[in-house]
Amino acid sequence: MVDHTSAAPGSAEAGAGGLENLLVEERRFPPSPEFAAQANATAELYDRAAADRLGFWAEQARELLTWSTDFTEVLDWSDAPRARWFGDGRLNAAYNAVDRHVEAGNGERVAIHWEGEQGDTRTITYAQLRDEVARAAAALAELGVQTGDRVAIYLPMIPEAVVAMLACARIGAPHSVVFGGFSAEALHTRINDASAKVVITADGGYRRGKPSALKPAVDDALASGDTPVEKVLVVRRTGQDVAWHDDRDVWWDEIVPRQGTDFAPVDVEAEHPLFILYTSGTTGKPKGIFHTTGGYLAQSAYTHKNVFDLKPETDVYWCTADIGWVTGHTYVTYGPLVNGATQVMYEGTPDTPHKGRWWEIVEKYKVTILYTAPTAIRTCMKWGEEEPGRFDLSSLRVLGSVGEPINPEAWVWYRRVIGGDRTPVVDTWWQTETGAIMISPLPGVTAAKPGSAQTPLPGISADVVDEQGEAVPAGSGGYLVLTEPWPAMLRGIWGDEQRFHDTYWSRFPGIYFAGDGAKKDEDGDLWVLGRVDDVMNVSGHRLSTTEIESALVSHPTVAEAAVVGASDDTTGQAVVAFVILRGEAAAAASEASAEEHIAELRAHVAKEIGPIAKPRSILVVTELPKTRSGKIMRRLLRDVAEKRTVGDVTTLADSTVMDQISAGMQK
Ligand code: 6R9
Repeated sequence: MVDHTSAAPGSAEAGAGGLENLLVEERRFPPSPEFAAQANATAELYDRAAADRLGFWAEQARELLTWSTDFTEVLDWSDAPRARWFGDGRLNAAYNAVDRHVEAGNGERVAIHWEGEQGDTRTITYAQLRDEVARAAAALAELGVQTGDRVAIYLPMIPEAVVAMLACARIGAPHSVVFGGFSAEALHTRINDASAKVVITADGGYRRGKPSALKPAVDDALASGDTPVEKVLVVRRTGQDVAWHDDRDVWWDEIVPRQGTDFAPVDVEAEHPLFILYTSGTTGKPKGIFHTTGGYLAQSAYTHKNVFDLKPETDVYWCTADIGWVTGHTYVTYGPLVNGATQVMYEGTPDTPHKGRWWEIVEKYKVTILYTAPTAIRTCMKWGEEEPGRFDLSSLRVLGSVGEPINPEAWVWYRRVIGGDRTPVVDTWWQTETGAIMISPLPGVTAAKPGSAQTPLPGISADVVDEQGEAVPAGSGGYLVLTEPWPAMLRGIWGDEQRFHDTYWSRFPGIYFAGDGAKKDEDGDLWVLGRVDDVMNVSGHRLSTTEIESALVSHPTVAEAAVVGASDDTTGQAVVAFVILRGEAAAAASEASAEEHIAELRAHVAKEIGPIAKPRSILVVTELPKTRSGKIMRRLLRDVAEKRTVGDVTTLADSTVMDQISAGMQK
């Protein structure tokens, strides 16, 4: 079935037609009876939330958090779209993440098993973490940080990153974490936008065996002298030489350890800002998404407990995200610690010093819950199953995915090779803006469908609508929207109220527009197809980049694929694909067989989706341009495909990738 209506390229509702084959995924993976019997969440959770949504959220907030003052009002939506959740309640985020576990007698439980890239390790209990957070908060206070001040955090994946976030939360000083891989320029913009008073950084961190230079980037960011930064707190990690400004810079190990541990958590109201996190829009300057305390923590803890089936006494949880991304905020720092979990935190890259490093870590700590991104899974597929095969992964019991649509083949590989054909896989859809998971299977309830995030969680309302904002019937595509306010929702864009309204609330008045295309299948399950700007229009047929990518990845020789719509005189847009071959296929390829192979891949896409989706050209590459959070930058590939000068590459993890691809295209 192909949709024959024509629409301007890029404006199309996503995935409305022509895509049936891949979305009629026949494989189902119900939970085992043993898993279902012990699961935190049962089908009853949906009923409870449906019967009384606000009452349900109030229950979660009271059960999962400790409030210094209980709330009487659950939601105030009278000033929509600015929500107030649990508005007259008071609490402290750091108290909830650490102190109360110690008070409850769990101080000896390990909070963080930290693994440095070089193999050095640290084990931190809840009691130790509580004391370190209290000392760091006292140190920040000594440096002049008060409740309400903003603090920028620019750190590698070391325990001090979590400590720094919680120390800010203890004071009620919103943190703004800037990913350690971002440039001095990016840091400068973010420091100024949030008017940060203090920056917390390190001399460096280890990535791919080499120490990175963080402090020099901070020095550059502050060199112009036009920032409000008064102090820079520097953690010693690598021992590299760094430039020093005596009146401004302070070593962490000179100020934090000498503090007492009695700095009390500052009691704040539920709507007190907890953090700002910048996220790139498709264009323009980054948006400072800000979240508040009560609602954000309630939904973080609720989703972490139910989506991952967390048992804090026995599980060892590992989320591979960097704290520079929202996944690191919600599922490294806040969700797991509020729930009293034991977690693994790893500093480095998955292939340092060898391609089995992650699996070695799973074996070593007997990780039971693993949460990672499709791009990482596809990379592991490319490296081959021998790598994980060398390690004992039998401790794993739940696997999660986040960040982009996961191709069904990658999903099935993840479950089979990493999960031993045994573990539930939860494909979790959410955004920096939503604060916490919104759409996901529940591992003990849902019969999982590879490639689909499936159902809004209990308490969450999502739908797929057409151009007019009307819900589409089952079997159709459109735009993903959130139809009711949720506790962890963003409260705005820092300093830019208008942009908040324009970006999220003006496309369909009164409901939140997520910017993603989606399809509702015959069962009512949701398939997120990617950003609406990743939707192509070929001869009036609407095609999703994601589905063509999934078709390519379902071919046994393809490890990873990126597809873009390039403008075409005849068809409006044409499909251009960039593929990375699996190890064996790449090794076997010769000049002569390469052409044949590409013809075979084109035919394969035609067979999987329909001739309309057949790529006009396929270029075999060795790397794809990705942001540091692992998202493919299709905009740059579109530049190559349309033979334009390649645009801004500053947010790429590796900026030389585009040179290699452009060179390949010209051959
Ligand atoms: C958590 C995070 C948000 C965008 C979102 C969507 C994509 C995330 C997804 C997914 C399909 C999933 N996305 N999870 N698409 N299936 N399970 O990634 O936040 O960095 O703000 O990105 O990522 O396009 O709109 P963020």
